[in-house]
Amino acid sequence: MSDFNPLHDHDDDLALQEAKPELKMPPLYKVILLNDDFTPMDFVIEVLMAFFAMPEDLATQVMLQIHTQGLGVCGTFSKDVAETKVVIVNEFSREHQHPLLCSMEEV
Ligand code: TYC
Repeated sequence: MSDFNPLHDHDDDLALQEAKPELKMPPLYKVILLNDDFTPMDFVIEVLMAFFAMPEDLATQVMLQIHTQGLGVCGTFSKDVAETKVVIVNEFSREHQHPLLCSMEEV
């Protein structure tokens, strides 16, 4: 066994630069609902409650904001979760013959 002792400096003063961790936060995505002239207001409120866990009063506010401003943010999620929300909301709207459009954009 050699006389290796981890408490002693064994690098002979060689300066080693610490590797900089190249870690970035993964991007987040806003899930958006778009206004249209045909989807009933109650259906949009139902979507916001069912798929975005909003209480009825908040869902009503967000629906009215979309109705007056043209679009609104339902929430911010990882890419996978946002993609899944967009697919299931658009499928749900088509199943009910409404043109409501859900999409996503990077934050
Ligand atoms: N503009 C629709 C109406 O007057 C309501 C609506 C709100 C539709 C929000 C879509 O994302 C939407 N019935």
